Amino acid sequence: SRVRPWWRDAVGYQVYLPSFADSTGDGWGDLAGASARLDHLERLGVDVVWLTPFYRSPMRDHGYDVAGYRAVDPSFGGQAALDELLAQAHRRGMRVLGDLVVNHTSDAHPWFVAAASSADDPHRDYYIWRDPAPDGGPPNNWVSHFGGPAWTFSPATGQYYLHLFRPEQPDLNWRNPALAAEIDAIAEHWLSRGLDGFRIDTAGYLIKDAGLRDNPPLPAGRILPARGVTLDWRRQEHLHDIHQPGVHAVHERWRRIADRHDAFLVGEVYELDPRALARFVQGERLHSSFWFGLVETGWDADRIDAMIESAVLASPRLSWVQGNHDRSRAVTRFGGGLRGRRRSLALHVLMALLPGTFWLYQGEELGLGDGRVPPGQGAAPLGAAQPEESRDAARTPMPWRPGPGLGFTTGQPWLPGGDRRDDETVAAQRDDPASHLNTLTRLLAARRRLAHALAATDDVSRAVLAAPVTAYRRGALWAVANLRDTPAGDLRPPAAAVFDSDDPTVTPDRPRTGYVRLAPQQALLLAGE
Ligand code: TEU
Repeated sequence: SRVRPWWRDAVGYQVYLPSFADSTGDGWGDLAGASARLDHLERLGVDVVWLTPFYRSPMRDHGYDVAGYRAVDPSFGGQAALDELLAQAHRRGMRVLGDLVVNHTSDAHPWFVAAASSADDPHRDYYIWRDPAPDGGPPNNWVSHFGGPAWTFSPATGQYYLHLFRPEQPDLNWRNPALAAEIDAIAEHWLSRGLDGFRIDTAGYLIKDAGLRDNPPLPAGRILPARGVTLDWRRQEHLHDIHQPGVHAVHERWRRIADRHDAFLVGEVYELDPRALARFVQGERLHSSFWFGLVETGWDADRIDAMIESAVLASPRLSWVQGNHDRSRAVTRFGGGLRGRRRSLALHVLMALLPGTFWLYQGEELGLGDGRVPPGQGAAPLGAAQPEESRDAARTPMPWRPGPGLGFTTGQPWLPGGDRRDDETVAAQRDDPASHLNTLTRLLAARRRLAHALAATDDVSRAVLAAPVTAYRRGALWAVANLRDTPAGDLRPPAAAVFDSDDPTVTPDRPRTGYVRLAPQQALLLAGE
């Protein structure tokens, strides 16, 4: 029988490097800072850490603008700091993913500098160049995520180049086999140097329509419901610029490379319809892909309940996630305060049972909402074309302990601390058995104890235990959550509770049987024989 790959049912954790831990006092997170915090991740029960980009970069998009793929940026500590982090993580049995940012490079990448210098340059075709439209304007109507046309004119050669993000992030030409081979070699390089896989940035974007046809505008008045992108972007149907069928062949090639290294590929695919998303992970394509349904939504219990069910039905290989460095934090979107935290945790309990990987964004284990960034103190000008799209609130420093610098830095943090209360810090929560941190740690510990039962089957079905409670069964296990704001009961559990979000005394060693009434947002894991 085939061995179940390590990443099935893994618990992942996103480290947003600039804001996780600073070891030098310059106010900017780094790899040595992250190494020094691996204890926290190990105690929490993390199997695999995703590091946001650490490559050489001018940091116009905080690392998502790569100027040297084989170098570690000095501001993160250089190659030696990465080697040390990998060694320490592996010693603890944790794996580490890099972030493969290859839809675009930085305009400071030597490939682009050369390509822009002359139309005959050998690297010219690594990027996407077109003559101006007859009126001198951009070659088509595509728009950038950050506002304005997706094309910038380059006077040296009289042509426009394509950039779906900032002008400093020119898109690579994935129809050029030489470019594809170059990126394959970069992936090989890092997997040989000890990375255990990649989170793939904008995984669905790589291939563009061969004819670069205009996107159809949405009917007047209609805009796409997406968050985190400018109005310009939301006014078009993205028929020709993203999610072209040709992209799967790229993923299939990477999959072969990854499988030779026992490595894991999880895609960032912004396709909210789970059935469409499932196409990215079917067959020998990506191992998994984030499903952003829970990242894009505010709170509506009935809707979230139905959305989760559709994702469960679509594929057992999706990656469950509530937040990341691009979006408002889940606790805030779910209403904030204690209720927002309880809602987020109730979803974590369901995520703990459902097939697929379970992901946390740094700070979610503390129940953090968005950090407060006073006007004028943010990381502008990035994304500043439309200020409501600022991503700062999700990126304020990780609060390790009370006090200035929050244990994140001994200096001035690059973003304000976010106005955290003392009881939001790791240090304070560690001492409180009922804290968000300890509750989530218990959840993941219970899940780890149930690993055999999880591995036994990916078949999940909804269980009707007591309407309107949300419940799923996976083999001998159940997850039960009251997503509503009213108590639910009386519930006769079909098996013993081994985790109870509201009772720290319930563990796999001290299970509880009998009737329960579920308080609003209370959630349980149950395990039978
Ligand atoms: O985000 C890609 C993405 O698809 C956008 O929808 C994202 O929401 C956008 O950045 C607006 O917030 C990835 C990274 O996660 C993001 O941080 C980078 O800025 C982007 O790619 C470009 O590399």
